[in-house]
Amino acid sequence: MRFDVISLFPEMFKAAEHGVTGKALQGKQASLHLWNPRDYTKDNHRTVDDRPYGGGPGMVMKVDPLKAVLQQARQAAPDSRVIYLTPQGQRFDQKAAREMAKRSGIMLLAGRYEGIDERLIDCCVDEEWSIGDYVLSGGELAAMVIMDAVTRLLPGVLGHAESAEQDSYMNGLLDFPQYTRPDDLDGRSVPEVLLSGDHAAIERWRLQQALGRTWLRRPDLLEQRELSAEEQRLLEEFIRTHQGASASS
Ligand code: 6GU
Repeated sequence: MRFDVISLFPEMFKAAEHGVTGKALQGKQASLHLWNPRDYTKDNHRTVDDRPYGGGPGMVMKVDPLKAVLQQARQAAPDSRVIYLTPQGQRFDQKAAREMAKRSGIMLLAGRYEGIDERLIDCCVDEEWSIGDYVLSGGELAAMVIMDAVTRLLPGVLGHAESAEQDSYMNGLLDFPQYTRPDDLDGRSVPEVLLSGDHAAIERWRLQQALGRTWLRRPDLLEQRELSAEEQRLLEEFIRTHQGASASS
């Protein structure tokens, strides 16, 4: 997977050298190519921003350096669609990550200031994506979020043990709780079933916990997901136990 990133702050992407993305970049499952619009300015001050027509606070990214950098980047990655990171974009989620992971590459355009000239979006941007309903100071962190979510889905990036199929959201549910040693933590024990060695019972318990937590914390996710008869039974049992527990406390 080829990532091309257009950003005024390419140094921020050193963060991608760590962890799973770092391993993929070293292991050649992914490559990262950074493009700085400032390198495509022609004036002595290397100006990358300009005042908005109509007035108001803030600045807008200048068109010419962006057009020039995009032209070069597109020549280097002709098959990659240009993705502009903006709170006005479509909401990025696990389904979008899975779709992007099938592509040969993506070009991520990170805006700064109040954004980029709308005509540049019209002519040169293929897709607009947002990572959530809050405002970031620039698209760089959003670009890295997308790179991380996509990279971990690429074949050979995660080992079998950490396989992405087991992740929260891959099955439309939140994760079940995890425990490790010691089995007694200041008087708090580990759920007994996890120490039982009964793998079928452990699987059932984990599925029930995942269903129950999703019901408690993200009922919107449950509404989007069909439940099997077994899942329905496990969730009903969870709800009964939960209601019993909260009534007695
Ligand atoms: Cl993609 N960009 C910015 N600046 N803020 C955001 C965002 C993107 N997604 C959520 N907030």
